[in-house]
Amino acid sequence: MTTSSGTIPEVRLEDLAATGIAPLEEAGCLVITGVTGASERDRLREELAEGMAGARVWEGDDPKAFFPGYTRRIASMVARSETARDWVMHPLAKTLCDHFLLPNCDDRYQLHVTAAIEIGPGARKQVLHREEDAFQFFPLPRPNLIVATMWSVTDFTAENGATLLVPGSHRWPRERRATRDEIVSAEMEAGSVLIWLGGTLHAGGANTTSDWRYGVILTYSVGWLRQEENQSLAVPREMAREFPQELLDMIGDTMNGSLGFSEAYTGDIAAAAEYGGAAVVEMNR
Ligand SMILES: O=C(O)CCC(=O)C(=O)O
Ligand SMILES: [Fe+2]
Repeated sequence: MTTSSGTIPEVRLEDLAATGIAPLEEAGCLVITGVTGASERDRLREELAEGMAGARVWEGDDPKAFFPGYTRRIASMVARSETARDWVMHPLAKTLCDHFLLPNCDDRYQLHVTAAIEIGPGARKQVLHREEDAFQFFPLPRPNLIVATMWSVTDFTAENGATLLVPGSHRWPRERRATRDEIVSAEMEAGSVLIWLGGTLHAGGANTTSDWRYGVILTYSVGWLRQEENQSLAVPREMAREFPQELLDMIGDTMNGSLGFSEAYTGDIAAAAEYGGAAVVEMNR
């Protein structure tokens, strides 16, 4: 959707390489269409069905709450769903994170938040926010710390609660507030993925229909930040042991420089010395 002052650019997945990342850099958001197929979305729904059925629906509404009423959320996507694990590791993640995050963390980026979110009939819109707001001590505009993705499982429409974005707001100073016509609905067909930068103002939309809007949010951050969702607790150890190394790296199991050491690696502190200590010695020599 376009308003008089903003547009969310859109590209088909197969055209992304040719179009390049510039439209996303410029707008701070981008819709990529045709990323997932109906059968994998059905599989994801099935894998998450039990969790979703058991999730608390925020009945009623506290206007000050971050999660609006009449919405349903579950986290721990990596532990709950094989399909979500594939989405976490989709080649898109590497393209986006290599470009936006790697320059700010010369070693590693990581998974930051995972959740399935359903916005139900009667839900109000969420407060506009930035995914990087947890890191208040950086003045705005901040360096790129986070990249966010929203995988649409149903169609997203302006009426059913499509994510609201403020294109260009990733470059705004703290004081600037979005006017009504600067806020744009990220309308997209099921199977699309909405990307936005950690500095871009956005919110879940209001749902005035009688259907539920279903999406999966997966965000990534530079490897030296505290992850917003604690993946070490979200993923049971016995499950993590079966994961391929790339997924372990992505959930933050692996050391990043000297960060994240544990005797669990080697039975003593040797891992820290091997991976991180040497770099610190080198840097200060
Ligand atoms: O549900 C949405 O469209 C956005 C959700 C969101 O931004 C969040 O929970 O941080
Ligand atoms: Fe958000």
